[in-house]
Amino acid sequence: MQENEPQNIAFYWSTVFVRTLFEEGVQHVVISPGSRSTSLTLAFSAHSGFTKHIGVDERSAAFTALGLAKSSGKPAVLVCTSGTALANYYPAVIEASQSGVPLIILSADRPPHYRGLGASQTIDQLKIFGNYPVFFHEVGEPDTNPRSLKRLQLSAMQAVQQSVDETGVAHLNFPFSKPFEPDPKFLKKTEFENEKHSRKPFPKYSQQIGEMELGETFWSDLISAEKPLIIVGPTSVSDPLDFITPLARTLEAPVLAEPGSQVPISRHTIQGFDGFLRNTANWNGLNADLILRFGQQPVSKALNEYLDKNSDVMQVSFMNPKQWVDGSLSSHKQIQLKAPLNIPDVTGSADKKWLKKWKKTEKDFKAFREEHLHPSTPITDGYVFSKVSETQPKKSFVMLSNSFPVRDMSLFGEFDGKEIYVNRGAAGIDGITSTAIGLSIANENPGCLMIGDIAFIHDTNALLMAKEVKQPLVIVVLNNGGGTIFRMLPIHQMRMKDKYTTYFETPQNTKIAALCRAHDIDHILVSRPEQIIPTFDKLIEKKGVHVMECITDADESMEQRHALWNFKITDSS
Ligand SMILES: Cc1ncc(C[n+]2csc(CCOP(=O)(O)OP(=O)(O)O)c2C)c(N)n1
Repeated sequence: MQENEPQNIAFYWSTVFVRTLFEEGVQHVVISPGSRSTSLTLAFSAHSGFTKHIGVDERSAAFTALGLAKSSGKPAVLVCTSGTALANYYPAVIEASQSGVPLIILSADRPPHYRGLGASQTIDQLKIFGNYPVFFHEVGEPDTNPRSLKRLQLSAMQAVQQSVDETGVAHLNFPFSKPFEPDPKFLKKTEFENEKHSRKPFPKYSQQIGEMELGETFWSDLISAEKPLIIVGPTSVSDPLDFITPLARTLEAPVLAEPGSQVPISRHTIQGFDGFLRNTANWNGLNADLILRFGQQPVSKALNEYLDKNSDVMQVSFMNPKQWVDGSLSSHKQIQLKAPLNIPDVTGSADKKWLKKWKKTEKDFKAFREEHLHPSTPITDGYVFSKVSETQPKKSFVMLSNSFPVRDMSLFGEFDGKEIYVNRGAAGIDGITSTAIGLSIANENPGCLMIGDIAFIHDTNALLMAKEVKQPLVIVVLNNGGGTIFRMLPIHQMRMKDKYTTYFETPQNTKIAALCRAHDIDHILVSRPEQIIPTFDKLIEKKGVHVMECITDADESMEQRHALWNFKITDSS
């Protein structure tokens, strides 16, 4: 048997594993170059059923896989060689674990008898990600014993099922000895067999979730609320939240859904709350008697304060079983949401004026915002947000970087019906462009990334993968000259301007246009208000990655935010 020939064993072993991943429904694989991982890499390359992506920087590759998994809803696979290559996955592992995104990591390693002896590119890879993964397995050295092969197949199934069911990262460590390269004839034969394998329909692994029932007494509490409020923070791929709109309808409750919550727009959804809830004087008339919370901790400062200060109001948190979410420590009851809620045929008793009051406040706030968002040169971050969200096609996705972008979308943007993604598991500014590239590769629609200059510069290696992007992806860089969110900190008010600028805001002189040129990516500079919409409209029609760098005024942008946060509800509101 050819698979028993010494040079073919590792490749055959990898092929058996890879075929099982395919049978379990895996599609996207991001491979980084290396020698020890040769047989895994060749096994994927020989199977046409997978879509392969090459990422030379493992840190960026891992965030790309995160985006692929977020967009496709299926686990994405990563392959790397031994040593620090694997450690570079760490930030994305944390983000995936904390935001519930399924990833499968396949790391090649030296076999145990080489470890701990100073052999090159050898580090301790066992459980390197500590408690973050939901599954870890040391696969064992390749052999063709039927029992070993059965165990290997089972480990592929476990990786898929656990990463999906427990919404997180599975890490499998593969020790390999030389020779890594199979006989080319054996590779060709395997490739031929894989052709048949890739066309065979396999029942893909999918979780069958029923509906979760809440007891009768629970419902009677919910429907007796006169001022019920639903709050939805960013959600993860697997959060079963399709019932939010029917729930809101039943309770006649306003829904404060943050960007990234993926809650569709309805007559219950309220926007602009990060603006009008900032001023606590506005809470009069908006205080709920029941708060139902879903998703991750809200991003909005105003909303978090509202939750905090309303700790005497009944707050029920419906949580992803893996993530305890209650940063404000204000919820009275925590319920693990393992399946969508069954909404019974009941009628709520909300005050008729309750939803209307929220709607009216939203409308008045938007009118107030309109007045404050007049075009000016230089442009502001807020103006860019308002114009881009106004012109963005309905059928498109948006990725929001951390720092101001995720907040500015709430304050200045309209996000009706758009698919919005955020990395709020660990809220890093790292890997944002890579995530957006992954999102775009697995998405049928055009997309746009809204990102600050520092976060963009932090992840320029993402541009190495830009050539994989087939749909239009517009990267809108809000170049306001540094990390301006730090202007919200007390240190900014402390009359230590030089220290503040040097150590916090950290303006850079990097030429973004030159960076784009180096990667052969279109770059357009925007500095006047009338350029925003025509430039964006042109780029969102063009396939591939394009950078629209908006030079914005940081002082004016801050003033505009403060103006909106100072909105006051008048008697007529
Ligand atoms: C990996 C990582 N490093 C550092 C931080 C701290 N941090 C938060 S916001 C920020 C500045 C971001 O600047 P930019 O992307 O230009 O956005 P802006 O503040 O102007 O909105 C930094 C460094 C972080 N969140 N993540």
